[in-house]
Amino acid sequence: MSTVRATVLASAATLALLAAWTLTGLAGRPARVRVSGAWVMAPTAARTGAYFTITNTGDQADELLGVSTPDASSAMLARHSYAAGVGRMTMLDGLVLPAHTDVRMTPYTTNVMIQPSGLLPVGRRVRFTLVFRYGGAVRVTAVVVPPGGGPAAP
Ligand SMILES: [Cu+2]
Repeated sequence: MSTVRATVLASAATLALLAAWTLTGLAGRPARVRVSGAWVMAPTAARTGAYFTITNTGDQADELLGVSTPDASSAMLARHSYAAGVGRMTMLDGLVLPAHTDVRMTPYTTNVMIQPSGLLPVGRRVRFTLVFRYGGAVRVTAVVVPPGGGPAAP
């Protein structure tokens, strides 16, 4: 008798734990993005690149939908590719961020092309807002580095 009662109590406790587990979202953590390593290449032309490392620690994919900055007249997601010494730039509508993945932008892969509205000397800080489909808006400050001063090609 006491054994049966203990089992019933244990089941109730298990159900309560399961409910709490589901309610707190541990059953599958939603996309959660973190932005780090933000830098801007000091401009040598009308447009230059901004680079971010985006970490999705969630259990589902997210997507970077757009980037804005008060320090540039435009900011567009782009993919740069090189073949036989010829560079090509393609504009992107979004950048998918798989679950549990770091996406590191570089001059040789995906980046954000900006058209600065004023001078961007080395050391200047540039404010950005990155908007994610699930992660919402994330603000980050990037620092301007000398041309060629960013991370090396992969
Ligand atoms: Cu470009």
